[in-house]
Amino acid sequence: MGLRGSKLPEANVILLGLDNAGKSTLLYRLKHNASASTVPTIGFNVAMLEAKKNRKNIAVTMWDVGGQDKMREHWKSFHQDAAAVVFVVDSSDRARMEEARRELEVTLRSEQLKGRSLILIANKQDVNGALTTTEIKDTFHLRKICSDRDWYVQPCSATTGFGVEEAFRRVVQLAKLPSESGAMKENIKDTVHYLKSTRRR
Ligand SMILES: Nc1nc2c(ncn2[C@@H]2O[C@H](COP(=O)(O)OP(=O)(O)OP(=O)(O)O)[C@@H](O)[C@H]2O)c(=O)[nH]1
Ligand SMILES: [Mg+2]
Repeated sequence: MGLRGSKLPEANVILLGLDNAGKSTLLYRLKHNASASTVPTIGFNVAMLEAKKNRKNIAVTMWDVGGQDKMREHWKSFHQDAAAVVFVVDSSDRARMEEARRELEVTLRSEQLKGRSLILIANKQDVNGALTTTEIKDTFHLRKICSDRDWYVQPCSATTGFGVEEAFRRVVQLAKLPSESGAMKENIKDTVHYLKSTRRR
């Protein structure tokens, strides 16, 4: 995964959430700063964006995976190498909050996502009666289920653009670049071990 051919440090970010949450609308807004008319995603969409992290340019690859029931079994194929998880919630759909909470909980149990930050997008804030970020935090028991990772809840409307730039800034801020992640440290340890053993020969 990643921005092939780019020399910039890369971060893969996955956009997950129930069908109709607004993931593809958000991705289109991020890429084109415009509203889109979407169809349910079968498979995934991908967009590459540039950002600055610690005063360096980085390439952020955003993977928007379909959220329909039959698509969710494929979410785990995207866990590997994820620098952060963005979970999009339709804050106006109270009837499906429990379903969304369950899917988030299952996702966060993934070994491959251990320690990865969660940015929960409380989307559709333009709809009357949408749950507030505080209500979302409580409904999802975020303090409890995110005790071992950084997390942030961002109010947002992918259709109007409200909160979208800030959401992206948070994602970049909280994303773990490969050089910062445990996996990379393990690789380095393996390499050192290998080099030491070849010197002994
Ligand atoms: N009012 C409002 N509608 C939104 C917002 N974001 C998305 N929508 C609408 O919600 C519907 C679903 O949006 P999508 O972006 O296709 O949802 P998705 O999460 O990609 O859905 P799947 O691809 O099935 O997983 C569309 O009709 C969007 O126009 C928002 O912030 N406010
Ligand atoms: Mg979609």
